[in-house]
Amino acid sequence: MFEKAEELKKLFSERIKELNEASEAEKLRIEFLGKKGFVSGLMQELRNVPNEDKKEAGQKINEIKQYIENSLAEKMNDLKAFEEQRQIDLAESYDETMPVMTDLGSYHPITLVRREVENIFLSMGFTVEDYSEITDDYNCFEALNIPKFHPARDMQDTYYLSSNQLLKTHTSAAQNTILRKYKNSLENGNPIRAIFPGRCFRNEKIDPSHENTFFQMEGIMVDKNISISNLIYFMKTMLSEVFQKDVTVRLRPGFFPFVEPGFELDIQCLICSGEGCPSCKNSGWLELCPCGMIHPNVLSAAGINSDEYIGFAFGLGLTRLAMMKYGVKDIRLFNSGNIKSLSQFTDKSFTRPE
Ligand code: FA5
Repeated sequence: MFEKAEELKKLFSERIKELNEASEAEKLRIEFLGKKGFVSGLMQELRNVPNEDKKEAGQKINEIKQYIENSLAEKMNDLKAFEEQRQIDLAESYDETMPVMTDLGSYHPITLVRREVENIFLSMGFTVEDYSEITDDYNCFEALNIPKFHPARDMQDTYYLSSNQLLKTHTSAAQNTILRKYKNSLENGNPIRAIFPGRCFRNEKIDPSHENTFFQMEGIMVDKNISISNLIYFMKTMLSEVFQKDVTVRLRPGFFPFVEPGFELDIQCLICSGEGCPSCKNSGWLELCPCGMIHPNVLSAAGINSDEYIGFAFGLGLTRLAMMKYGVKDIRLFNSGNIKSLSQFTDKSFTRPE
């Protein structure tokens, strides 16, 4: 028993020397002092020690127990002091004058196309607005002339969260907030011109042109004499600047409760030049940017006099625009995190116009 106790002490002394992480100390403590640990094993052996030696054997075990506890406490203090010193050294060695390694990484293609469209609209006097990804039923539907139980709610399969909140299904969810933000400027004779890009979420089956998480960019303009020709002018300018070449688009009637009249603006598929391919579901066309004249009820919901003011709105499919611009055949690539594909987009030089 006495020999075993000495061996145990020796074993512990070796093991504690190897210890260099605080998290390992607890494991070592359990191994030696835990219910099923070495010291417990030694205690059980007390039974076999002759009565006259029991007292001394008990003292020996207590002495070892004490030795282990003290050594562990001491080691923990050393490790703590070492870590504190390491943090101080690290802070002192941090050199804020070191040049940043700007060559690492590249922008995501959606960021590239988003900034490009933002710059086009900024140069035409629009502001860029930010809006939360989490919203509520009022902003996503009711303020857009889609009352509860309206069949148009089925057009978008919504992810509902607890406490009456939801993930926005379209950037139109920000229309009410932005209209309210700028409505006073209308009275001072300044039109509302705003774009608001954002991520949208829909519980949809995904395929080469449909994602359940994708980007849109909403645009609105409100003033006294806005017409459909203004809308068409802005759409044409944006597309010709993004593509820097003629692209074929078509405008057809489209139904959205928040615009009247409403249109679907489709782009001829640039992957197959309109021949038909999986990216456009063999139709030769891709729905890109529905739009229309803002419904009077939407203006009224934002406190804007719809007899006096009129406006247009569009909801550009930004992820689809990136597909067409960069010839990406499958929309799922954008969220795939595939570094090999994404790192091909090397442009790093986006700036805002003054
Ligand atoms: C809307 O979301 C309307 N809020 C757009 C709008 C705004 C209409 C303002 C009128 C006035 P829609 O569900 O069609 O409409 O989506 C608009 C665009 O987003 C589509 O044309 C498409 O380019 C893109 N889009 C829609 N669903 C997906 C999806 N699952 N994956 C990728 N892009 C999508």
